[in-house]
This record gives sequence, structure tokens and C-alpha cells, in this order.
Amino acid sequence: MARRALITGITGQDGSYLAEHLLAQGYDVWGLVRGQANPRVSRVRRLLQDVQLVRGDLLDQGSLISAVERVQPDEVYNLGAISFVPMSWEQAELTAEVTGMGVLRMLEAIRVCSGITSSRATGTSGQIRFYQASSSEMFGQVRETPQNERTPFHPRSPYGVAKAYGHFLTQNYRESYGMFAVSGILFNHESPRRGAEFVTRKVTLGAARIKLGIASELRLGNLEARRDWGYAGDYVKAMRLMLQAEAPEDYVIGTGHTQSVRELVVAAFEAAGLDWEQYVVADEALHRPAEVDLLCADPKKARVQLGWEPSVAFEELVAMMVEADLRLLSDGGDPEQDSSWP
Ligand code: NDP
Ligand code: GDR
Repeated sequence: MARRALITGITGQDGSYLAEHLLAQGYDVWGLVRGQANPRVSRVRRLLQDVQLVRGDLLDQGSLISAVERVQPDEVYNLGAISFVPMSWEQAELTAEVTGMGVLRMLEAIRVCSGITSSRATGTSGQIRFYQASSSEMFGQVRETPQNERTPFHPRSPYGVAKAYGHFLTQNYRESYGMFAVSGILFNHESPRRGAEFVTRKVTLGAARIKLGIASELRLGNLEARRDWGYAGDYVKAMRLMLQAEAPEDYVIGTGHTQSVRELVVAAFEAAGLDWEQYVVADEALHRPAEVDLLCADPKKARVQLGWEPSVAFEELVAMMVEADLRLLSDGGDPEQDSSWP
């Protein structure tokens, strides 16, 4: 029998790559979707036709219990979240509810549907394996680099704090109930499907627009922040590997290299054949209330224990995104509109 997976966040970047990966592995894939008129749901219906959809919202406990009861999954991947860091200052309470409390609601849905009641379970109880999308944003203000599974957290945004809650809760359900519940601490990962508000896509779209004469400048915030950027298609494979491991453990996933936003800009404009200094404007108004200055992963544990390695280098990733955006815009697509997802 095919393994059955339920993915929250199926309409997002990672949800789409994970669904494709699991389908290729022979899984029966279900996606949780929310809202009455969410345009991203029709995009999933169109582009991921083999995925079955079930309604539910991370804000609604009952809907998650119903979804788990209906789907009867072997594996649950909790990717749903408010994931844009600046928004987490504007809507801090909502971020706590979706990105933090949503993890509690999903774990409770699994616990209740699996009939797990003992708070002193030993071994691995229940059949459903749970993956939580933890984030390098939990490291925040780092005192050691690179960061590994033992690096302490010091989150710098309401988003990072909400993710830290979900991370510790996942660990706690594993320890309290013996559930197979794990977190992947993923560093930034990007693709042509990345939301247009995140810096990589903002830069590759900006370069493509300028190249095609649609825009004349690109305004950015902090150019000195450093991130460990990898390719989303690689990272979803690590999610599945974590749920196939013998024992439930958390893993850091990243490339082990770090670049600044400035270096990202240079690479993207070079790929478009442009001189970035003529077009990029650094705008103080786009700086964050508290910044994460430097992130760099130590993915050794994932390499040794899961056999996972990234396959796309930074320059290749940026060139792939610039190329995709040039194609999309040349074909008349509007990246802000969900219907034009490349
Ligand atoms: P996206 O922002 O592309 O997708 C977020 C998803 O969450 C969307 O499918 C959205 O669905 C869903 N969602 C939002 N609110 C709710 C809700 N109330 N109930 C159910 N679903 C909801 O994120 P990514 O694909 O980039 O990231 C996936 C996960 O991994 C997120 O949890 C993110 O925080 C985390 N992460 C991402 C990293 C990255 O670099 N991409 C790095 C580390 C962690 P809808 O269409 O309904 O809005
Ligand atoms: P991040 O990603 O906050 O790391 O979270 P983002 O791409 O938004 O920012 C990365 C860095 O770039 C700087 N920056 C800008 N960022 C944006 N969005 N727009 C700008 O104009 C701009 N100028 C400079 C930021 O200050 C920051 O330092 C992402 C999300 O996917 C999270 O959900 C995930 O958990 C983490 O990655 C790992």
C-alpha cells in the first residue's frame, strides 16, 4: 500500500515541491487548504492534479481533527505558517496563533486521532509521523557560527519566537507521548516559486524587470545581512528523509555557505547582464526593527545520518531564478498574480 501524506501549506513554495517529490516516490498525497476564495487553491488544483485536497485551517482545532480523521495519513508535514518575517511585527498575535499555536493544534489532532492518552509513553507510539517546519530564524542573534542542532536560540522577530514555540512543543510531544515528531531546522531556501516579497525573488524579479525596461530601480533594505541560501527542491527531500529515519530526531538543513544580500544583488544583476550600482537603492525604511545579521548552517548531522546533501550552488540558484523571471515577464505573466506561477 502507498504511504499517505497530509501536507499543510500545500499552496506555498515548499508545499508544491514536497507534493511533487512525494508523488514521485509513490505516495498518496493530500493537501490541507483554507479559505473560501483562495486563488492559490485553484493554482494547486491546476498544477498538482494528483494531490487530493481537504479543507482545514491551523486556527481551527476541529477542522484539523476532521482532516486527520478523513485522510488517515501515515505522515503529516506541517508547512503552513505566516512565514514572512516583517509581517510578524505587523500581525504579531496572528503569527503566534498560526505559526506557533497551529503546531499545537496539529499535534493535538494527531494525538487525539491516534488515541494516545498516556503522558508517559515510551518508545514510539501511534502510527502517524509528524514533521514540523522549524527555521534558522530561531537562532536569531547568534554567538557561534556555523549553527548546528545544539546552538542556542535567540529569536529576533515574533515569527522566530512563534517558530521556537512550535519547535519545543514538537520536542515535548515526542518526549511526553513517544510520538514520532521531528523538526527540520531549515535555513533559507529559494526557487522560481518563492513568494515575491522575499529578498531573493524581489531581487531576481527586480533585475528581470529592469532588464526588460519595465522598471528603472530596485529599493532594498539591509544589504549587509548574510544568509545561507539553498534550493527548495533539495530541502523538501530532507523533510521526507527525516520521517523515514529509525529514530525521531531534529536536523539542521542548509548549505554551509553564507552570502550577503549585496552579494545576492551582484549575482542576480550579473546574470541579467546589468550593473547593479546603477539601479539599486538602499532604503532605511525597509530595515527591520531587529535584524538577524548572520546565518550559516552546519548540516553535518543530516549528511552523516540521512545522507542528505544540497545539489544547487548559490550562483546557479540565482541564475535559475533570474532566467525564470525573465521568461515569465517576457511571456506577459504577472508574478504578483497567483495565476502566473512559473
Ligand atoms: P509560504 O509562505 O510559501 O507558504 C506558507 C503556507 O502556509 C501557504 O500554503 C499558506 O496557505 C499556509 N497558511 C497560512 N496560514 C494558514 C492557516 N491559518 N492555516 C493553514 N495554512 C496556512 O512558505 P514556504 O513554503 O516558503 O515555507 C514553508 C514552511 O517552512 C513555513 O512554515 C515556513 O515558515 C517554513 N520555513 C521556510 C523557509 C524558507 O526559506 N522557505 C526556511 C525555514 C522554515 P494559504 O494559501 O492558505 O495562505
Ligand atoms: P528571512 O527572508 O527573513 O531570512 O526569512 P527574507 O528573504 O525576507 O530576508 C532575508 C534578508 O534580506 C534582508 N533584506 C530584505 N528582505 C526583504 N524581504 N525585502 C527587502 O527589500 C530586503 N532588503 C534586505 C532582510 O533584512 C533579511 O536580513 C525567510 C522566510 O522564508 C522565513 O519563513 C524562514 O523561516 C527563513 O527565511 C529561514
